[in-house]
Amino acid sequence: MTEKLLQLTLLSVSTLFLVSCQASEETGPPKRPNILFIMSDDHAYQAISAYSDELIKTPNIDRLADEGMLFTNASVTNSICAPSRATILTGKHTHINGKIDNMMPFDTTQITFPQLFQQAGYQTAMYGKLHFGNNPRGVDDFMILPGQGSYINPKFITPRGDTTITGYVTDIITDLTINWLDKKRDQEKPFLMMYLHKAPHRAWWPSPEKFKEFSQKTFPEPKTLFDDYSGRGTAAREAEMTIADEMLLSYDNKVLPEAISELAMEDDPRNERYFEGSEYPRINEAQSKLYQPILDSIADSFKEQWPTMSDEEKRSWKYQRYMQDYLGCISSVDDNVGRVLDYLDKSGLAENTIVVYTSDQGFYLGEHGWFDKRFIYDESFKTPLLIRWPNEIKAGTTNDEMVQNLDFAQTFLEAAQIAVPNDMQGESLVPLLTGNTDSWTREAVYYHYYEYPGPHSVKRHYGIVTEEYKLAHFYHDVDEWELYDRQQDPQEMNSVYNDPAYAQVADSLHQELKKLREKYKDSPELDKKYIELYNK
Ligand code: SGN
Ligand code: CA
Repeated sequence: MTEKLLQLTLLSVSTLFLVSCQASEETGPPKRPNILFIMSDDHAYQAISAYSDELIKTPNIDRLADEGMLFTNASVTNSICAPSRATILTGKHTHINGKIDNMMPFDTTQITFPQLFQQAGYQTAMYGKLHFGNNPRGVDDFMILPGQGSYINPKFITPRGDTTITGYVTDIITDLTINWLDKKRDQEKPFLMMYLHKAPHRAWWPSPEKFKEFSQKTFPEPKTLFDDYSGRGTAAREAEMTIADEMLLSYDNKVLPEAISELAMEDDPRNERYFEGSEYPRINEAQSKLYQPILDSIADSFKEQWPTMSDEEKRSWKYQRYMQDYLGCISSVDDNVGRVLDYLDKSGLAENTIVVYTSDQGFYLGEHGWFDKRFIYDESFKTPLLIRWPNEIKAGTTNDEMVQNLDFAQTFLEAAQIAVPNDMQGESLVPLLTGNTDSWTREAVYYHYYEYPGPHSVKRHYGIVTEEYKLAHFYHDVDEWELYDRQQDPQEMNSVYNDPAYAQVADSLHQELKKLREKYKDSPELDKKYIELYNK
């Protein structure tokens, strides 16, 4: 059967399904569930108290774990923004959907799961950050940020043209979402809502209130903040994402450039972005009254402490400023998730709505001395995943299976009783959610990162991750393998690839990796093709 014909067949199957479901909706249950998909951008699981409360309390996001399921081993297939979104929307690995990095265009003739929801009679909408290069397909209404978007007084792209809204982005995206749920949707139909935060993406601008509150706090340092990368390969050593050297004092840490010049320090030329294209010039007069006193006090503390600090103390100082802003952003996300959950409760929608909270990938919060993502190492490979589905998921459950963003499309389609196109590459999580775990047999997941040469200089690599081990191949301008024993060395400080004690493990992982690459239709030829395309 040709692919087109197959798609048509699947669509007619889903239409039949729709007709029967609608009929049953009229005569009573079972009703198709609503889906509220909440995704933030760069939200590390380390900054959700359901996972660990060392850094921050997130009582609202935690509600989803208390009333639903917390996944402790959820991961992405390619730890970078637009590719993660493409995988979520298509249910396919990067090398199949073609969106290998943030720059490569997405082939819009591909089916994305919201289109299938729309065809099956769902009301669909998307508000917030898509960062995908294209407008969304299959949504009845959308308001998305252009590209990375802005934290302060953000501009939105809408089907009715562009518009700028005064205020703080996380609050605004939430207002838009609640407004659609409350006033704009057709109450007779089930809905799919994609509620997508920009926060806590770099350069981590909190709202004025959170800026004030969090700039007073001190956070514990991760054990690996001073990693010297001696236990690992070239890729870790050459990546440009260290707090020490790559995090910029004024652009990232919000030290006013005047304070830097007062110390007669050479300002990093990259800091020019602080003014051009950054949040600072977006702040209006009323907002400036709130931001300026905090910016001044950061500048004062910088001028007082910086000149006498050792390199280690400087790194610690930057880490604290980073966490104050990053976690200030998270705190707003949590408050706003709370507003939406409260709305679901008040409106009576909560009972028949699946609520998902996730991020487009994880993030380094100082682990290995880093910020940013991209690597197969845990902090960026793993992503938060919490799902609440009343009457289906047993409240307060934890699930340790290796699930991925690749699985979301199939999960949502199955939950909504919509036929799943058979070229999707994930697996529905519905059996895990409903406790029918016998059919779940996955023991390893596949990962492939491409954006090199590029921002932060993380080399291309692919790999296999099992519960016990992680084997990765870094290629392109290197040819290096790394192997981590996830149980003995959870912080991934020492690759044991060349340790004779692990020779057998490495051997069997090589074979499993080869099988996984075959299963998902990845290959050395495709690696080469994507390097050539990238160079064009
Ligand atoms: C920007 C950031 C990078 C970040 C990429 C990708 N630099 O380029 O730090 O890795 O986005 O992020 S910034 O100076 O513009 O903030 S992603 O989430 O879109 O993939
Ligand atoms: Ca991201």
